[in-house]
Amino acid sequence: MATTFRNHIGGEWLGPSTRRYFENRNPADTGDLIGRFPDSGAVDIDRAARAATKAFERWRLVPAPARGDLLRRLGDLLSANKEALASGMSREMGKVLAETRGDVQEGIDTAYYAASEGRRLFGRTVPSELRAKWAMSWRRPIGVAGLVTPFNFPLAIPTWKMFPALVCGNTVVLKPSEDVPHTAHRLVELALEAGFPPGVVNLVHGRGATAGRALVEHPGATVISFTGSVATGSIVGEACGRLHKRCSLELGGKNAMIVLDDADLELALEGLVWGAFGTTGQRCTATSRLLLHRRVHDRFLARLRDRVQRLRIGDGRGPRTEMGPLIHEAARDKVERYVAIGRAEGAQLVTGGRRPRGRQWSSGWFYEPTVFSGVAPDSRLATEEIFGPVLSVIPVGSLEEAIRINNAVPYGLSSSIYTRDVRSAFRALEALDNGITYVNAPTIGAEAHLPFGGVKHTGNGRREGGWTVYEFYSEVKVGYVDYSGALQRAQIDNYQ
Ligand code: UN1
Repeated sequence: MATTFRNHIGGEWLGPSTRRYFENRNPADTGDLIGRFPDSGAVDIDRAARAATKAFERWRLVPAPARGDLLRRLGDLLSANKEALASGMSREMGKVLAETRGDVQEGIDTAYYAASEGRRLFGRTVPSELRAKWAMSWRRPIGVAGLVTPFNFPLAIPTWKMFPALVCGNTVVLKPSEDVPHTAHRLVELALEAGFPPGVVNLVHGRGATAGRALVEHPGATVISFTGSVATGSIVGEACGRLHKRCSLELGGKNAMIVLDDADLELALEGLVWGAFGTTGQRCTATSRLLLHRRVHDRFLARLRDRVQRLRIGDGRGPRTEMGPLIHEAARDKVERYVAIGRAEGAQLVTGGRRPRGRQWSSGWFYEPTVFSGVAPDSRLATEEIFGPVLSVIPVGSLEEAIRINNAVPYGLSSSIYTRDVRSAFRALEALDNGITYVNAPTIGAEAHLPFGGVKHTGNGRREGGWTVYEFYSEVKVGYVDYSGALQRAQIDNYQ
């Protein structure tokens, strides 16, 4: 009998008002049922938003360093439970253990960063233009943060949003992806163990179109952070605009790696395989285009094919597995659709392009790592986000051509260049239209203490992580104190 899980609202574990549940299954073995989770509706979201609003009255008064102390404790608990969390996450989401350990570590890093931020949250004191008058600014919390998170980083992404929101003094309603509810459940259990008061951290499971939508539209959730597809991001952004909510959108990518003819090709190959096929290509930072210099094209492609054909596919918990399954059937269907589109567009299939054959793969959503060459830069294969293990190789004749092709897609999350020439490296850093550019490293691997996000359709100009996210989760308040004892009129009395 699988466990039935509940929502966490106002300090209580509650079943959904709908009385409906959905099943959570292991994508590497769909016979493995992890649990049943609430298929919640607007009533549950309303309860959670009200509980969070009530808890906000007190939580906002807790000194920020004390809020930070709870986050440090939560970081310690994540650390103590790292191995169990990682293995549960591999079972639930499919990616390999090395990656799920990294996912937990990103949460730990974020917890410790947020804990120390509780002792900064800097405001500014600046000179007033008038005598005997002080002018200063400081940060205030906003209210209830509604967080809607995706499946690919089941722990890291919820923590990126939740921890900065909490240390700034907001309370939280988390609606995690329905594909990874168990990791979110564990995160909230550990937050309670760390000592967060009732109502400060609320968890409502459910689907995007019902629970997610209700949270985004709830008037009590005054700040919304969403990571997911561009299509859903437009709906979220539109609703937030209409309702005057502060909103952060982290959306898709079509990230390119440029390999120039002077690159260390061994290094580039290792980086490419990790960037394109890590997380089975299900990262918004995944390398999905290779802009390969013609002078090294054929040599590099041959090595790439050999390396990719040796990638070991399997259950993410297997000690030798290098690539797990896709998250669900619809994700694999989408990959298959794009492989068909690629063939129809005339791209050449180098390797992959089918499901692996064999009994060990028959009960999961596996797909072979796939490489297409001779891909037209403006084809659908090369410009639309697939979110799976499909790499498009595009030949280029120069760095300038690579920059043009990189910049010609509607996305702008990350990019990468492999070169030994410092001039090419800096030219790329300057000219590539992305939020993040890596030199001699793949398009993935962002660190928790730097701003994360992209340009164009990848987002709405906000950044997660680093120091910038604390600005998103707080309002700037300005105070003037005049101790001159006289009416002093700014802009007037001092400029007569
Ligand atoms: C994502 O791709 O959805 O940079 C997030 C990375 C990770 C975060 C990625 N630290 O790949």
